[in-house]
Amino acid sequence: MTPDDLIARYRAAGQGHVFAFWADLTAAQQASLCAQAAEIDLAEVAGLHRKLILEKSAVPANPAGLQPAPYEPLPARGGQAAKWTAARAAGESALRAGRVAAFTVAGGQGTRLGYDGPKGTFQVTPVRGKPLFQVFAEKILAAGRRYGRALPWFIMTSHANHAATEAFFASHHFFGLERDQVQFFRQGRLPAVDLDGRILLETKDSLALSPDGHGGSLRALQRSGALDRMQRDGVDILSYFQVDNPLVRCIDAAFIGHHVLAGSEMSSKMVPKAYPEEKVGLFCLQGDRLTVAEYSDVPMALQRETNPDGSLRFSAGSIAIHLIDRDFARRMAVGGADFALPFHRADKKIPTIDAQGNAVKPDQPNGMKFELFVFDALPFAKNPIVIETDRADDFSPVKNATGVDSPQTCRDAQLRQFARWLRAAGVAVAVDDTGLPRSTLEISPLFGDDAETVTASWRRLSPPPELSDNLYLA
Ligand code: UD2
Repeated sequence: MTPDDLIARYRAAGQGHVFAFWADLTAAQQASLCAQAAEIDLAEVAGLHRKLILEKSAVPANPAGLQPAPYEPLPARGGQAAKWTAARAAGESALRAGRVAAFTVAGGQGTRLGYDGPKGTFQVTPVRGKPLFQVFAEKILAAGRRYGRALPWFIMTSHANHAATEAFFASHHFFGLERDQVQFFRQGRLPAVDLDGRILLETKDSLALSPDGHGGSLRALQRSGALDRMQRDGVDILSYFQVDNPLVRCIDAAFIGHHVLAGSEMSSKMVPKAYPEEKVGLFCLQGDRLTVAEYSDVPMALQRETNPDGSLRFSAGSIAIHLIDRDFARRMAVGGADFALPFHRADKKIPTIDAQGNAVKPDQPNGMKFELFVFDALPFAKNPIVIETDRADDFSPVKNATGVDSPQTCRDAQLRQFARWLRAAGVAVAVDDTGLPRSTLEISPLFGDDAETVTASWRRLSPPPELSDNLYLA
């Protein structure tokens, strides 16, 4: 499209001010503004304005109509052991058939952690200080060896961290994975708008753009050709996880098997909420549809309701681990009226420029940003299921610099897990009454990534190593 066509299109949509400083710009600045402007779906922006500003329609629709969602409990908590055994066998056979790809959403900015760099490069393990990306890479490599099929790994980045993420993998030789096993792609961006729905400029030659949320991953999978590649290679299950959680069992045979046996298009893991105020999404039923309601959208009184036995009525916390069917991802990506993720609106102070082109740093929210959430796809999925998982074996994210969900709590959760696995192998690791080992240790996923595989590897060691401080098993 020529610049003239683009400008005409913006004018017709009532967004002509985007080009207000066109005559002041150099040719390079004009080209860069055009490239950004061409990225935007103006009809979508107009729709957002209509829905979220004029009609004020919000998600979720009606918190009062929410019911707790059913889930498959772990065998240790009342689930059927035979069902879990069958699920694991089905999952292993899907993995041996090469049907599974790993998928990490890594487009977030890590602002709360105060870390400057792609979050996946943050060092988390207790002895070696491995970055998050390396922990996932080794788990994926281990699964590939176990099931005899290398797993593709898709990583969604943002415009801000794409180049740094790729360079990081290249400089670490892809942590032992084949180069073409890993595919990076950028998520999309959406423009911030003012309260009248006008697109905000950040400078004379750039729009105020921000990432479109982890829900943008479904469109990005389609746009990048990742879904086509999966189809070509016979891969139909995406194992979705967040970049901030090194404990995640990112390739989990039992989870995969439950998904396959249920004919589910999108499956999820839950943990019982630790306390009513815990900041995780809640699996709920709205009518007969499975949804995740964000904690901030559910009245606290509802979150505190208990069952007769004292347990929380709404206990199923979402830890953002899903399995997504390839064709379902495509259906959601292509969208259309019947398969559209809702946009979430956040009012923000957005640095912009005034009519003269001078920088403005607002001290009150002057506009809004929009985001898509991946779990909003759940109500559109056929046969979606939720299974329980053990928090200690699947979830300890690094989100804040200190306090809850910090590098310290995550390090301790890893240490407890390593100690548990070694103790299950019969090794006398001394621990305190919270299960924290008295000395620092680390187990590479290539040595083992659960009690069973750690036990098998430990038994092969002869003689077994001393339990010295900083023991590293690889
Ligand atoms: C998310 C969930 C919360 C709970 C928690 C578990 C939402 C709104 N809430 O909270 O319910 O499950 O995770 O840890 O999701 N990301 C992108 N692109 C974006 C935005 C985020 O790739 O535009 C990635 C980000 O890199 C990270 C993940 O999505 O891997 C989660 O993002 P977050 O830190 O914003 O989510 P959080 O902690 O608010």
